[in-house]
Amino acid sequence: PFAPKPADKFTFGLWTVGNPGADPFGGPTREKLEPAKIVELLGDVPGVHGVNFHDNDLIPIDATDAEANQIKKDFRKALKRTGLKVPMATTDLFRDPVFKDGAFTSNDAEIRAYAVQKVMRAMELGAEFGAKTYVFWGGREGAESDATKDPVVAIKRMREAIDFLCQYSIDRKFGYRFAFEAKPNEPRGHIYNAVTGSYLAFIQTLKHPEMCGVNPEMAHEHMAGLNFVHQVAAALEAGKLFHIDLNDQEFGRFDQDYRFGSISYKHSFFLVKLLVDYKYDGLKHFDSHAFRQSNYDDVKAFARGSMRTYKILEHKVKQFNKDKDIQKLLRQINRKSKAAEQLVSKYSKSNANALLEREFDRKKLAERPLPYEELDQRVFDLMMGV
Ligand code: GCO
Ligand code: MN
Ligand code: MN
Ligand code: MN
Repeated sequence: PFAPKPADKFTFGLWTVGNPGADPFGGPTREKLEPAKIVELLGDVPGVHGVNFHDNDLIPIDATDAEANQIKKDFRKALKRTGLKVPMATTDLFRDPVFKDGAFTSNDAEIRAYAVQKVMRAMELGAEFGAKTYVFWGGREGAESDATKDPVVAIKRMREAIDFLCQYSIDRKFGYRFAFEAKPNEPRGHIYNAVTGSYLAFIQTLKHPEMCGVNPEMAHEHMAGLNFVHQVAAALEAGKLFHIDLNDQEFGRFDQDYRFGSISYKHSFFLVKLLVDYKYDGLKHFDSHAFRQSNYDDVKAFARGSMRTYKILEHKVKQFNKDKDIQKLLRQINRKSKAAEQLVSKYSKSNANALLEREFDRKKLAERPLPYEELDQRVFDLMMGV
């Protein structure tokens, strides 16, 4: 009953299911797979919509033209065999030592220009495979010490690069929508535009705000100790939720990239509820890794589990929205008053005067019951299937 379908738009990355399990303290625990092999692995997992990549997940940074062509050929064949799409592409602006001090915000003008060139080429590569969403994650755009870089200048450098690339996308008719992904730290000590809300503000200062939105990631906001659901709500309400990175994370820990729903049951439930209630129909990318202990069979279980969890939560959301007791409690909590609503819904001098005249019984208002304990327990019972 919880079988995913391609129409659910669940996606994975070459770098997520293909992650070989290395961490800062130890090397890989799984063999490195060629891109075509990763596509085949995902093809064995029913219901996947697509696979996303960074330029260098597909084509190594030092590949010759002949090598690049062979990789693309094999990759394209695997896509055809499995029916998987490439809906999103992005740029690796963090792995190579040249980006150790950032890409668009590097203190070296030549490195900044090289970064923009690398994105232009990567946009072309993504477009070759049909990608329409282009993600910007500024993993190295930051500082360990603010002695090293002026943070205001960094914002201006970032804007200059994005304005340039927006216009390039328009000129080349790629049809991309840009999605900015915030993260507070890791790999840098501090990353600029630390949370989704920062990007929502930044977008409004761009030359082409209409083609720019955000790609919020659950783990990133949880690393910062924030409520992810609220960050996504802000993006949704602004019409800027262009993509979403689903995974999980213990609050306050290092970047863990756990399977979606594996830690934060309740936050994950309310996240899915938000996406269902507001009819988000964009891509849902699982930006997570299987445990370091897993072999590639278990990586498939990880991919199946990510989608299954989402579908189960979707089912629970439907139950929540149909549950008579819950809905009754919600009606009770949301007290309506036509007269009061009319007074403040729109400013007019007469409304303002009427509002100033009106008498409110503050004590009585404060006494109206709010059975939030009862409601919250119902959510727990529902989630646990009791
Ligand atoms: C991370 C990030 C990345 C980005 C990816 C897409 O924590 O490393 O989430 O996985 O999502 O680089 O640009
Ligand atoms: Mn991440
Ligand atoms: Mn990560
Ligand atoms: Mn991510």
